[in-house]
Amino acid sequence: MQTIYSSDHRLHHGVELKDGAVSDSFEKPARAETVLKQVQAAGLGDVVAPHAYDHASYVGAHSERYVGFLASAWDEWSATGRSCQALPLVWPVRGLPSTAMPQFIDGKLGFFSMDAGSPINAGTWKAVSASANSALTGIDLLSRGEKAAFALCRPPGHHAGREYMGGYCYLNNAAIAAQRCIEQGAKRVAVLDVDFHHGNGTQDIFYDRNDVLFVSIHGEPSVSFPYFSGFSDERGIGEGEGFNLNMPLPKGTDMDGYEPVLQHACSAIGRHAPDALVVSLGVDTFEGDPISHFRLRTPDYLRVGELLASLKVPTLFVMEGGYMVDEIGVNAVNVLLGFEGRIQA
Ligand code: SP5
Ligand code: ZN
Repeated sequence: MQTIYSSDHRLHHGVELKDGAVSDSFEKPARAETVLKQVQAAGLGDVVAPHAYDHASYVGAHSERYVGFLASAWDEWSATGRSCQALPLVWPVRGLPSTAMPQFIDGKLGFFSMDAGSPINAGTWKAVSASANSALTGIDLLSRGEKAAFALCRPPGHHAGREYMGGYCYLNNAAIAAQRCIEQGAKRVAVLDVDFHHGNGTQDIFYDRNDVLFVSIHGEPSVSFPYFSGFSDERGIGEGEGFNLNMPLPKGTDMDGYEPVLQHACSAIGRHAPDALVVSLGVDTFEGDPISHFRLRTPDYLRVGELLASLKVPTLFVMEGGYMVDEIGVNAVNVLLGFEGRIQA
């Protein structure tokens, strides 16, 4: 399968608040470079650059004012004389009365975010839009008849909701791809999220819709980020009721616990009979991941890919999380090799 990759991701390199201090984010440029190297080493297929798309391609999954905020946030921030990264510091939580969008950038940052995990620097928007464009290009490959494609997106996207960033994410690449698929005439699409963290943003975007089924397997939110979504009783609303399926699993889950749940997820996707499948491919389910708590091992990812292939649906893989930089290349590419049936004994 082809991989869509843009070196523009390097323009975004953020900081992160952890353990009471600001330090380099786990979500760093070396991640995408490692995955790209393994794509090439494994001979997965051609690596192509994303096409250009305008902002309208992101609206649908996101609101127009949110896309506008992301595109101009750095300029608004630097116009105040600051050259450090922009981070939100105040949020409209329960009990604060105003729901109006602030006029000043410091207020807008909190208004359009769920946490302080998505810093903005001078190159962030260029990297973010190239990442979304990679997913859009992947959908265009599927509509031209490819059976599968790999959008090597960075930054990731699945925590970004209709109107908010968070969890290292800005534009929701997987949701933008699924939405394009629908706009191009697909009747039904499924998004399967196998990142360790719940795909709260994708859930948010499709929660009231029955054309896009969202299925997520992730660490129990009572003890894992993002804490405030991902519970199994979140099943969709209105027309979307029954088209959102959360499958939380305990910390420490290994392949013995994971595989039957993945099979169950695949059965639900099969019943939806989608025209296309978008896989939010996070490999922070790995036993060595520095911020996550599942225990999948490198060969397990081959099996994950093999199970996804059994659905026999055109499939776009969209890179999400995975932070053990030395291992994420082989783990992500193992899913793709497993999908293609390239499993060595
Ligand atoms: C796309 C994705 O995987 N986003 C994950 C965002 C997680 N943000 C919370 C990180 C908490 C880090 N805790 C560090 C503990 C280190 N021992
Ligand atoms: Zn994750």
